[in-house]
Amino acid sequence: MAAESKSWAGGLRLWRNARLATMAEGSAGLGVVEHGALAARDGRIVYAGPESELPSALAQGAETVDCEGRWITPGLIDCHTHLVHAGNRANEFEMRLAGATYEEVARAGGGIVSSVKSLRAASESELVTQSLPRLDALIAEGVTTVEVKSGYGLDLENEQKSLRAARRLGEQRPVTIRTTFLGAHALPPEAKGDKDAFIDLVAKEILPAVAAEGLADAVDGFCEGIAFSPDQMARVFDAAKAACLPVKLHADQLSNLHGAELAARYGALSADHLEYTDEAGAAAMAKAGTVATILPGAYYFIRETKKPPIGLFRQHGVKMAVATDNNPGTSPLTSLLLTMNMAATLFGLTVDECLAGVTREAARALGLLEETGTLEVGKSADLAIWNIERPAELVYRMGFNPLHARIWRGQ
Ligand code: DI6
Ligand code: FE
Repeated sequence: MAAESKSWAGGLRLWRNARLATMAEGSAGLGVVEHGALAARDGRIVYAGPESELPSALAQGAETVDCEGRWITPGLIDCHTHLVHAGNRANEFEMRLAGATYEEVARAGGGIVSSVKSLRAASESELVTQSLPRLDALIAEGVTTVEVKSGYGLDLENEQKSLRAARRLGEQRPVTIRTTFLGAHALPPEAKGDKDAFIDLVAKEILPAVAAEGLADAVDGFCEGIAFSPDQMARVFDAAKAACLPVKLHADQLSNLHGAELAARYGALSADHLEYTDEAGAAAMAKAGTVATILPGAYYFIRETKKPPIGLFRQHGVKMAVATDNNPGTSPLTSLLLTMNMAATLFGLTVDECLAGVTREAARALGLLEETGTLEVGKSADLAIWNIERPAELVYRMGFNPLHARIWRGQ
């Protein structure tokens, strides 16, 4: 009896005297509950609502935390990163600041290919070791789920190594890792300029092998003049479909190749970047339920001037996620809080849109909305508890971290 009640109590945790931003779909704004409480049993939310309506069965015997009026939001979700990479490209940044063009940087051995070289030279363990500080920076700001792409390996062995390293990150830290296969990211040197042959290799050999090993939760690609065409990407997406993997796309970042429409045509979870997307693209995404993932870090870092069409997304009812795009070339950013500030300042997202973008909509962009992203009964108890007076502070500050505590799966 004692043992039984102990295990029951051990599995039941209660956070009381809190203000909740539940982010629940359909609730007004942030789904705020003043004087709220949240209970979790065995890592799942069993109550989130007014403390006055908390069932007494949940109040008794629970391990209780008095939040002293602090705010609780869903744990934050970074739904687009290239977090697993080796080395960095600060040297290219310096060259560009000194006036070098991208072409000169590339001729000096820079660009994505230089990250490919570094990654291929690193062991799986070295990749984990180099990536952990970046993951820890995200976690320190209340992040509980992170998407991690491959795409700096560009052959079977090194794509597998990247994805295995990503999975290992999730074993070494209390965080959910979702992996994405980004084989069609850039052309490796050994492809000698033959994009079609490389796409064949990705679609017919690398992707099926990665999928068979269960290394990827989704498939992504870079659809751009400097990368791959919509037709080439469609071949990769067909292979993804055959492997029963959902797709997403780096679309319309530097030009409008109608990547947003391609993504929508394949029922993509998300289309990402989207600076050059037009109204037809926004309409197609709305119809397909494809999330627009906004990446202000890359926009800022490459000093892009064309902004994504936020007004069109709103008008057509496209859901918007916000993510860091952490990568060594165009967004060496490991703060989702700063990313929200950029989304607001650079693109004019509202506080509500920013917060939804790193919680509910980021979960949707990963196909995880049933599991996390809002404070609702049945979901994983992934929480961030903040020392703030109002949620706008999470978007307003730059370079300040008000996290009080972070809970992943109830712990
Ligand atoms: N778009 C980007 O901004 C990054 N990849 C992509 O598809 C760039 C990655 C890099 O330069 O290393
Ligand atoms: Fe990216």
